[in-house]
Amino acid sequence: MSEDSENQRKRSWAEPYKIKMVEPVRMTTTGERKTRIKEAGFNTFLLRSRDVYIDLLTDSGTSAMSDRQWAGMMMGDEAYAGSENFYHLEQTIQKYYGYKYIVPTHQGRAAEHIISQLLIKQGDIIPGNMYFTTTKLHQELAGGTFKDVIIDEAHDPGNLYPFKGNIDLDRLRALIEQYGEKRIPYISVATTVNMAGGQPISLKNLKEVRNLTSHYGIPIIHDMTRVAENAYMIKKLEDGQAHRKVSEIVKEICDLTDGATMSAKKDALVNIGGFLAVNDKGLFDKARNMVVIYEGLHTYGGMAGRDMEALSIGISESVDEDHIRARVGQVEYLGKKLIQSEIPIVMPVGTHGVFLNAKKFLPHLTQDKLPAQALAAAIYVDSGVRAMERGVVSAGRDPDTGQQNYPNLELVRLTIPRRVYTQAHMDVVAESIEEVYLNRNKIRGLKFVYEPRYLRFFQSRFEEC
Ligand code: PM9
Repeated sequence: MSEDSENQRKRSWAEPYKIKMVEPVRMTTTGERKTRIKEAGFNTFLLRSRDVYIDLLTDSGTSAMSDRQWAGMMMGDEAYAGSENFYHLEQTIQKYYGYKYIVPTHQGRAAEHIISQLLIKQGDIIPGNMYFTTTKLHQELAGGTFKDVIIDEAHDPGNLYPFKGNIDLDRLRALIEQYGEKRIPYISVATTVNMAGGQPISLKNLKEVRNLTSHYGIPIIHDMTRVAENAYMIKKLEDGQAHRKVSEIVKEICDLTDGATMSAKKDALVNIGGFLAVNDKGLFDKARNMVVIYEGLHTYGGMAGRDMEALSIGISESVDEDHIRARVGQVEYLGKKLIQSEIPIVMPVGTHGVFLNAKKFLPHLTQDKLPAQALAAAIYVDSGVRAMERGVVSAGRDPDTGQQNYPNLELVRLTIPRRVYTQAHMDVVAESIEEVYLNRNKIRGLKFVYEPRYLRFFQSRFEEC
């Protein structure tokens, strides 16, 4: 071990940036928060951000951009066609991710829409490593059915397996044999797996999935929303990967897949943006044609030139070793604090947030009483910390039967925006969760009073029961 790394082991680490601009946050009273959460129908998505103290709703579009990204914003070429920033973005994606052809979109779900409409036929089956809300909905709207082929460990919040994003190869093979490869347009592989608690897939497993799918001629479409975080976990935990750069691992992950959808609002450090990337020229031509119907011209999709420039710079910053270590390190810091206080969380701690196990936190509430939704509301009332539900409300209904889906994981996500909060904020969050845990028996269940048809977690309203 070198002298430097020996020192690193003994010393505290700090965020690898200085703060150049600040945005004041507002503390409210408990009385105010009780009123606000009632007005919001006990749905943290319906709160106004001015009433939130520490906002851990999502890591999506909430990152702080760097001074370099802001400087890039000034270089926006807002030409309708052929913007310089598009060509820079195209080169950056080719360099860091290796995909050949790029279609910019305004965010991830727009890319999901295009790929689903182009590849999925009525009655198709799309296997994947756990569902994601928008991804699955677009697959269903295109006539497909999502099938979960993630390993069983992913559904068990207490299981310590380090790569809970892995695909169960036997299950995948059985599915292909059952339906036949003609009915499987692609396998959907996410890095990391959001709904499992931000869990990574290993390089070894991805290579095995690649071998299996190549045998059947089935493409892999990669949800690369948090690929740098996944690559960092591979570097940290997978045998023989510690010496590699995160950027090399990112590139290798992408090389093992045929195309990708990206919500650039997460890993890539921008407030808006996304893209579809593919290696097949025929598919690219169709996607490029389709983007002009729903998003905008193929050299901007749904983004301004300045947004594309900020994204190019954000991609290069996302694989910086100091950045990614501190980003995942901050999530780990909060996770460790909660573990020390014996708060039930999803283990191991994920990369983009700490996920509370609401079933264990609130054992007096059965799942039909929406414990995760109720817990997120209670945390807000305690401290103004905004979290979000990732359980039965997010899981929605079976599109064929209309029956409520009851996922094994009933979670509240404390999602950490990138480069926004300090470790002191994390301390405040941990104290609030500890307080809510002490008073957990007082938390009441919730019932729906309004339920929209699509992605209901965003807009549903509830009352106490
Ligand atoms: N994720 C999140 O908070 C945004 C709101 S919840 C729908 O975690 C993955 C893995 C995501 C994701 C968004 C999208 C969609 C695709 N895949 O939000 O449309 O985590 O940019 O991306 C959210 P967009």
